[in-house]
Amino acid sequence: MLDPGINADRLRSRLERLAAVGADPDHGRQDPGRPHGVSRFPYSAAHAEAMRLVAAWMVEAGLEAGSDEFGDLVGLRAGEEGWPAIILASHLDTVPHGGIFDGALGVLAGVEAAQALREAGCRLRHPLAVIGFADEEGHAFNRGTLASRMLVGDVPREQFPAIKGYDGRTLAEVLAAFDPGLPRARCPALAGAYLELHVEQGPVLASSGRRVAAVTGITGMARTAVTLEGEANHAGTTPMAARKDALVAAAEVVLAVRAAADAAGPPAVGTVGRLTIGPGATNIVPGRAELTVEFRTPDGDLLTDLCARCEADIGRVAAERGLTSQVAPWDRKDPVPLDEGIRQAIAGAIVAAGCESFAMPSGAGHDAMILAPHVAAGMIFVASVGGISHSPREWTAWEDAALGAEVVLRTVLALDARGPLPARRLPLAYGD
Ligand code: HGY
Ligand code: MN
Ligand code: MN
Repeated sequence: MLDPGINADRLRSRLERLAAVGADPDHGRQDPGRPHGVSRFPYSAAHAEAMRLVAAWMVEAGLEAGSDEFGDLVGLRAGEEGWPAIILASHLDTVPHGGIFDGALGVLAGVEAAQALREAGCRLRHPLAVIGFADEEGHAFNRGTLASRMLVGDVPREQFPAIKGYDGRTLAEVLAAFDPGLPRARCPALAGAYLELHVEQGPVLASSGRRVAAVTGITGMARTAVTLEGEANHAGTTPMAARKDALVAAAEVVLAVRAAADAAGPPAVGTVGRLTIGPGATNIVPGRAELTVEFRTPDGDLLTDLCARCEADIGRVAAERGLTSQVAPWDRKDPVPLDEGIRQAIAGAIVAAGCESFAMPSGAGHDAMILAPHVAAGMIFVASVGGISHSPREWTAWEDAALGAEVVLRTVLALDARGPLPARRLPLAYGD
């Protein structure tokens, strides 16, 4: 048996090839040498194409590849009878005009680790699963980590017909219509470890001259959708004092979100990322505004306070301006610590890969936070150039992408050598 090794060129060429699936025409081209931004939305034709492409690479890596009923791509390699699986995962969807590493790196590094093991004739004793979750960004239904939450039942099946997407279809309709043309596959129910490689998406590693880190925990976050109803009216004849201008009210809500996050201080953050107004004409006072609000902090109590303060601000602004307001139930995920045993295995793999051991929290959300309550979970970060992400300018040095995959491979080998990992039964919410 050879020493398994990551093929950095193969990983790079697959990342570049996958980046072309759902790539934006001309959007975000910052540098002729760098790919465009990517807009690969869940359950789209581009998503299905990406699944088929990565499934073919999974087969090359010795994995049986297929898709589950939630649109996740699942690659499996059997291990010893009765041993729990080691799961390597991330997501295949992107934000609008996102980067080529967010999600894709974790999935392709999992495939690359499987292929390195196969080529070295190295048979793990634990089964190996590589998963590309369908919808982590939450762009279609304003619910982040939606696919992994469906998988473990955190978003129950009976809610699917009531969850409406921005395109007007319900989650139930979208899932029923989505067919990537792959065999059926399922995430293994018995799990021993979950490992996710991801770009940091922030400035910590890059600003400290580091390349790689083990993640200690993932921030809490809460999102909602706000509707402000005023009165559309003539822009020329409606006196300022008589207006019920929904956009002015929305602007005050945006500033209130900013003020609340500033008052809470770092690492708390608040964002209004989506805003639509109607009817939408130069000479009409906006009668309606719809916006999303999101807060994040590793402090669960502070997250509760921020949401409460935001609702109070919305009510106040609406009352002052003679509008009605509607705040959807907050879609909340509590802060999650990651498993200390897995973190130590990652730290050992980082040192074995020739880097200084370093640990840090995650300000970004990840599917790992959904799996962590059900199986020992860990994350590995590699540096984001300039700390930029959710942008066509997201970039990670190719050698750092390969380093991340090497740390994944070394961590998997270290975990496998521990003998059967403590087995946890995932509360998989598959139908019959
Ligand atoms: O929004 C996030 O934190 C993640 O990148 N989806
Ligand atoms: Mn991501
Ligand atoms: Mn993301």
